[in-house]
Amino acid sequence: MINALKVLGIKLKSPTILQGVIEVERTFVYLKPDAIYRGLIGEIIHRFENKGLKIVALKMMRMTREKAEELYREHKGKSFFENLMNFISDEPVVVMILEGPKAVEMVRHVVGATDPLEAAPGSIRGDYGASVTKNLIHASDSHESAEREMGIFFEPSEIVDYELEIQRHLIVG
Ligand code: RTP
Ligand code: MG
Repeated sequence: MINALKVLGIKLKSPTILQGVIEVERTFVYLKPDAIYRGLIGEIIHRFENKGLKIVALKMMRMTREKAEELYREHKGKSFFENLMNFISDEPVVVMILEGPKAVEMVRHVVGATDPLEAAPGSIRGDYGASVTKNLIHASDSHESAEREMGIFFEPSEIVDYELEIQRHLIVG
């Protein structure tokens, strides 16, 4: 099992003890400068909370060019790379780690397609995104990316483990 995965035992109200477990994973998300400048931080975070995802790390910071290049290293050399670097470097962002069942896939679904014109209504980019560059948010696209990206922005000591009451209701079946 990869590091991003964790197994939690869920206790129901006494005397019932649920014998099963849910498997959860962690993913990295950051809100881009357009989300900050447009006052959409609360709106976006609210959507993740409504979906049952647990916030286990959260902070506001100014994105350095160095961290931006590290985050998007797979895109270095592409036509949009410099434009993307200029958009986010030295700008305010909110970085976070979300946890839940199938969190990587679930968060990408809530975020929507890269181009807001193609993103489904009801997704964050579908509802608020303005352009491919100003698409409000980034979310890890795989477990491997999530692991790597969390490490760029967070120390292990910044991740807070706690029990989210509603997660017992997220068990499938
Ligand atoms: P992200 O990494 O930010 O979550 O977005 P994504 O996976 O949906 O898209 P990706 O292909 O990884 O692209 C990273 C970001 O680069 C900008 N981009 N601009 N053709 C373009 O002008 C273009 N293509 C990509 C977007 O801001 C995209 O989110
Ligand atoms: Mg990407």
